[in-house]
Amino acid sequence: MDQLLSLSKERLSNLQIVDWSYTESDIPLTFEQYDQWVENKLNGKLTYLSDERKEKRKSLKSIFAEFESALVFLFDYTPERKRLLEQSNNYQLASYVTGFEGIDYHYWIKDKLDFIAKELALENYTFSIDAQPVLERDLAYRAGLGWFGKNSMLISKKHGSFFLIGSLLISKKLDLPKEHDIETDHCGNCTRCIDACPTNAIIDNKVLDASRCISTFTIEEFKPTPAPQGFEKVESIIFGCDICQDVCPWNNKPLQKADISHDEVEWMQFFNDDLENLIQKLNLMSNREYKRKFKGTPLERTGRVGMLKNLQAKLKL
Ligand code: B12
Ligand code: SF4
Ligand code: SF4
Repeated sequence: MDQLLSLSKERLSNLQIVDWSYTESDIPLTFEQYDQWVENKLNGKLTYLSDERKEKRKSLKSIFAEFESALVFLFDYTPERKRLLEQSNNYQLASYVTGFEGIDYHYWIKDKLDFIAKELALENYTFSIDAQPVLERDLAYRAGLGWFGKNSMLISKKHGSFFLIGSLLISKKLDLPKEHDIETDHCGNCTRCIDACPTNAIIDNKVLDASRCISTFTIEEFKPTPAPQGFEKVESIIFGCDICQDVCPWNNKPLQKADISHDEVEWMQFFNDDLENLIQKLNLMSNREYKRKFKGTPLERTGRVGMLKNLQAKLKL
């Protein structure tokens, strides 16, 4: 990692990057598995995975015709996970939410990727950070950065899975090693994530039923809708879910050594309240006020009504 042109290991770690790799391959290795998953309707209401954008995921060239190579980065939020586990908050948000200074990671990571592109004097490039029709775990997988765990997370032997994947898609080849060994599956006989998932959303090895996942209910559902069965078992979770990563032995070591110096995100104060008060605060707010308060944060996504739905599901416990 220290030889990425002008970027030293220290400079990369200031960008929260714990690992990176380079690939010239535009074709995913697991498109078939994805296709089958959609065929089995396991995407549930996530129609952006089954509509006309599905075919685009066959090649990076369908979103960036000039594609010649990609730099794939792992953006770490392990320290934030560790910090949240060590403090007893009333309600839990997924740790990526506050892991990037409380800023929506789409903006935060894009900013860092832009910085790297400038350092490398790249002229023609684009980004892949979550929202594009790209199988990003596959991109990191074929770049040799990790394997697909049974919970479907991309896991790195050294860094676990508490990271987000962000990539630069570039119109020229770089002078970097392009062939990588595909990481071996290191799950072995372990089934901790499958056993721990409160809603039984991991229905097979590396296969998730998105409709049963708490993450879908709390982040991707914007209107009042019933919670997946089993949500009642987890009293504290109100946005996202980290359970199948918390129990993973590959996260033990990174969590143990994580530096927990991150400052608390200011807007988190809003959630230091009991359930009734939180619901009342949201009821007294307009949709516009909610948008203003959480602008540029990951919580803007659900809107006031979506967040209220998450909290009201707790009332019915
Ligand atoms: C849709 C989506 C979701 C959906 C569906 C999740 C899912 N498993 O697909 C929901 C809302 C549930 C979700 C939840 C979360 N997500 Co999400 N999500 C995405 C998104 C936008 C697309 C994923 C996708 O294409 N799914 C399609 C299915 C088929 O893919 P898959 O389940 O990963 O299945 C693959 C493997 O199982 C593999 N496979 C299957 N069988 C086999 C067999 C063999 C032999 C092999 C080798 C492979 C293999 O092939 C499949 C296709 O690649 C990506 C961003 C992106 N553009 O890629 C982020 C992304 C996957 N999410 C991410 C994160 C962080 C999360 C959460 C942790 C957030 C949270 N704390 O709540 C949870 C984790 C839940 C979980 N265990 O997966 C990160 C994952 C980082 C990592 N280390 O893996 C991503 C990559 C975003 C990013 N840019 O970093 N997410
Ligand atoms: S994120 Fe939570 S609900 Fe979704 S598969 Fe993992 S443990 Fe289950
Ligand atoms: S908990 Fe066990 S089975 Fe699940 S991803 Fe981690 S190592 Fe693999």
